[in-house]
Amino acid sequence: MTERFIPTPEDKFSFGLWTVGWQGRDPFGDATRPALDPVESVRRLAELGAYGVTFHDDDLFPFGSSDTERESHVKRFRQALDATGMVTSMVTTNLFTHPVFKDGAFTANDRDVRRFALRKTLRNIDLAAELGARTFVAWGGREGAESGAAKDVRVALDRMKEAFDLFGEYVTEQGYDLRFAIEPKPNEPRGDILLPTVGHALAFIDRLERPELYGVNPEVGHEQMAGLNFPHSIAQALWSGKLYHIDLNGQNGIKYDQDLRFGAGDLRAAFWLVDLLESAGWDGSRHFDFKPPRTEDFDGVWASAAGCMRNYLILKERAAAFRADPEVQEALRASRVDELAQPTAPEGLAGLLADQAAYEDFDVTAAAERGMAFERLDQLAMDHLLAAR
Ligand code: 3MF
Ligand code: MG
Ligand code: MG
Repeated sequence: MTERFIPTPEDKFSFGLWTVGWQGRDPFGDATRPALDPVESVRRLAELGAYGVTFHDDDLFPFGSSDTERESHVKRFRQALDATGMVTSMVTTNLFTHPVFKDGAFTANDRDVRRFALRKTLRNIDLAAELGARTFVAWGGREGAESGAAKDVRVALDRMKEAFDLFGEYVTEQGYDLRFAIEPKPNEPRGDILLPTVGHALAFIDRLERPELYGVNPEVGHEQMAGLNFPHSIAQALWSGKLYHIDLNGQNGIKYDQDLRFGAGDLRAAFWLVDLLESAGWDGSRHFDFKPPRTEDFDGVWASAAGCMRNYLILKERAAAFRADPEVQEALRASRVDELAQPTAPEGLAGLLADQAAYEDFDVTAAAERGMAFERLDQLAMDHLLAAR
């Protein structure tokens, strides 16, 4: 049976170098695994069936590398991509590890730090274009505060806008085919992070000079850390034409950023997410941003990475079975899900106001008594998710 869930490059699975490469350092404990050579990661992920890798500049060459060192790291990486047929599907900038970013990057109070962060990012945009990436992710992990007076949030948003507008100007001037995906997160490592949810990021993008260049990169666990419904956030991003990238992983409720493998944590949310992405015809990467737990050796790391893809494929099969089931289709009709697609007042305001049946003659009591049959529908979903049908 297992052969049904073998990933291939057509599935467009991708992984961050920092995911399988995570050494297990956390606030309470040291590394439990040695460093992993990015070339080895590319090779192993290709063997497992992934099509792409993604990275922060500092994942590929250490912070502060000379131009020559940087070039030699990029060259080895390129050779690994060429040898395996893997692509660089996304590039992002590390603006959070080095102590210089302790108060943020684009919104650090210290102007020198902000200028340095802009230059570090512009240099990395060049690398992204050089490697053929079409998506550039920006996660502002250190853009935030622990206390009220420390950050003037309205002014910080001005500086954030200034940064993104400069990047938009740069890719336009250079003629790069590159779009930006802003990654929201409510907290961690800062007490509170700016642009904490997908909704905040979408509203911010509207205020930028070239909004078409910017979308979002929502992460499963990040929205769930804020207690939000991840598939709903993705649906709104899709509705807005702004889902430019996605970070898949697992999370158990409102607590620290767990970065579990995809499918672990809130399994029902994962099911509805895959159902949504597949029925919406999402053609971007299925990108995993997870951390193989620090209990694992390298065998456990690769098992965890393989598990992310396997769980996606299992859920894809389960969701397709749910949609194809005639009883589900009948239950959807009984719940009047299709009726929501009908415009409410297509005849316009005057027609609505003139329609006695809509108000004066409307039988409120009868309508209030009609059950929605959602429980039967949801149990059918549960049966399919658990392979009980
Ligand atoms: C942190 C994250 C980040 C971003 C990454 C991509 C280190 O919770 O999710 O991973 O995804 O910086 O921009
Ligand atoms: Mg995360
Ligand atoms: Mg992420």
